[in-house]
Amino acid sequence: MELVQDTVRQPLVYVKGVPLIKCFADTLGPLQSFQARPDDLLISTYPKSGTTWVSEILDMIYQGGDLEKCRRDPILIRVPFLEFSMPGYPTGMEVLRSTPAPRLLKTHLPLALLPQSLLDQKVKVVYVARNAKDVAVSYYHFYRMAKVHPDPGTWDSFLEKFMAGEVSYGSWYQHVREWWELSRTHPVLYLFYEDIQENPKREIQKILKFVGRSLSEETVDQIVKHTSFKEMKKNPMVNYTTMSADVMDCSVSEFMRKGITGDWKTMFTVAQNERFDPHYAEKMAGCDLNFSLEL
Ligand code: PPS
Repeated sequence: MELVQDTVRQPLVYVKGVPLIKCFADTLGPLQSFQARPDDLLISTYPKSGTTWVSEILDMIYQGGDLEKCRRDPILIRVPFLEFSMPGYPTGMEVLRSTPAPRLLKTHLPLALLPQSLLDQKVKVVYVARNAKDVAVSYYHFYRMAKVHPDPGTWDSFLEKFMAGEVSYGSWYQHVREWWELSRTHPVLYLFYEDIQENPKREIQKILKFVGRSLSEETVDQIVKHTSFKEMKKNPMVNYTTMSADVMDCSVSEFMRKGITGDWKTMFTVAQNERFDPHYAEKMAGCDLNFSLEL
């Protein structure tokens, strides 16, 4: 219990200029010696962008659509989260020791903190990006329920911190831009949360092609169904209800909260929107990434 107390609502720790929750920052030293395998597949995202969704899709693909096999463990065990560390749970590095190849890996790290071996081994990356406004809203609610984060304060003050990159993992703008840049020189499949929502079957087909696998149309349809928000919300292997309420309190806000595009409209005031839009335009200037803000 004492250990849990040590991680609750602690200030962020800066590593190479990137703010991180304390327990994750502590893993970065050992993580630098991580040895990637060429057949690893890395799922990379800025937080709250559809990581769990794409992790479940990929595990289903790797298990040939076998639902029972995908129920073998919570997603944190099936898809080791590289920088994960929390009292009472195995770290990402510990989980990796018993993960058979070919491995699916998860990270939210910006490139400055990514273990070099992943780049050297040319590990394939599925990157998922989500529009900044919905990410900010989702992240605010996640800060409220996941007590390993500092107190989020009011929505207004959280939004200011998000815009300034003073939230765990730093700047959304830099993250989506630098992984986009990386896709020019490294095997990155760059996906958008909104596209998966619009046409999950099409996006799953893209993933299949990228990972060099094929499945019957019937199995793909089954994956679409099993990874719908409705199904994932009630699945304890992905909805994080298996975590202790000391670290993730689903009674404050569920992990599978709304799962929609455009929820930002219920949170942003007119004044916040008017402040956000020019700031966004400035931060994304010269970048050809386009996000859907509604479907
Ligand atoms: S984390 O903590 O960074 O790994 O979170 P992450 O999984 O990236 O993002 C959580 C948000 O994704 C939504 N989600 C989904 N939306 C649509 N369909 C499916 N199947 C799905 N699974 C997860 C989840 O509800 C969070 O978004 P919000 O807006 O908070 O509901």
